[in-house]
Amino acid sequence: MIEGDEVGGRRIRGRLKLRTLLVIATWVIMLALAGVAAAASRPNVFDPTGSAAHDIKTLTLEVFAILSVVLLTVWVLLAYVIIRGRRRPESEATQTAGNMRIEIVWTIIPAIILAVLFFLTVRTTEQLAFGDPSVRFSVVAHQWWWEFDFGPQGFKTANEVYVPNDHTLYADLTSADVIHSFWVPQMAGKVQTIPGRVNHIAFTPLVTGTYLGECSDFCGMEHARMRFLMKVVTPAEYAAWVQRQKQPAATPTGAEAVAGGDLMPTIACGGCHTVRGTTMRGTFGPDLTHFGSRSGIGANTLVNTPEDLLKWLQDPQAVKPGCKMPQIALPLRQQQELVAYLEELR
Ligand code: HEC
Ligand SMILES: [Cu+2]
Repeated sequence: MIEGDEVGGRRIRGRLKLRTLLVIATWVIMLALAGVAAAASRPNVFDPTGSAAHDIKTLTLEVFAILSVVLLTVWVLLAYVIIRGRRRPESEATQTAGNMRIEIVWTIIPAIILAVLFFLTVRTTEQLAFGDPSVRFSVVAHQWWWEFDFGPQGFKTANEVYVPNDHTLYADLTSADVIHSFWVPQMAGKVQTIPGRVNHIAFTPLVTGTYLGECSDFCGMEHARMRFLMKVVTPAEYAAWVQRQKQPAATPTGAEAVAGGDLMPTIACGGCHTVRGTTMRGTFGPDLTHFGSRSGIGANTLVNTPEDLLKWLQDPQAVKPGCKMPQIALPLRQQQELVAYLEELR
């Protein structure tokens, strides 16, 4: 009998050790993976260039630091208890029933910790409150592209927006169809765009550069190809951009472009697209008045080059399956003329 127990005990102890090792290994692997994922993600929320993202990162690190101390303390106490209170051959553990002092301590300490976390969170929420904006525009999310509406200045653009550095911007966010979510990871948190409702976001870009924005709520099959560029520029460059965008479409000059400009209003395009200064006034698709000045095609699915634009016009469904622009069959000659025209719309 006694023999058997001991053998069993040894076997259990062996298994326990293996299990402990597995648990520790899992922790280490998970932490390493989380670290790699955080460092490798592009755009990286830990590399903020906007006021809101900066404040949120600060809060994240503060909370992480406090909770790490809690976790380490618990681990140390746990290790102490496990070692101190391990089974010994001929001793029985002390039996305790209720201890007022300990109970008060372990109520007060967590209360203090939660109060600190609460204070830090409220402070950050306060910082995120909307100040006086110097730039204001509306964002309308569509399946699967972004519209930027500068109503008071009288223009709309798509999939690319310029904003001045060091100036607070304020955007009204809504959707034309389903729920999307507006997110420029390096600038601010996510805000949902909801049909029939206007949400808001405000932040101050702190570093010039081009930042990737995306939709962060699954919104249908081309959800992942619904990206926009936020170009943070100097206030002077911003003013120049606004000035250019306010102009109606350029008059084409090259022979091919002139032919494309004559052709486009006579086929289906104008039913869905606006080119300000022409008869094309559709609003279902992106405004193309200054399409030639933009970096991407199809919500930045392709880079805006004549070759890729030809590919897009020949078959948008091949480039972005399911997107709301149909394939329109045209002779190659006419497709090339449209490309020449659209690229001149700077
Ligand atoms: C039925 C409506 C419809 C018609 C007709 C249509 N388009 Fe589109 N077009 C769209 C939609 C919607 C998009 C956005 C697709 C996306 O990115 O998901 C788009 C995108 C584009 C883009 C890319 C814009 C950008 O900023 O990414 C170009 C260029 C374009 N269309 C040109 C044309 C031309 C030229 C024609 C005529 C031959 C045409 N479209 C006909 C709906 C239409
Ligand atoms: Cu979306």
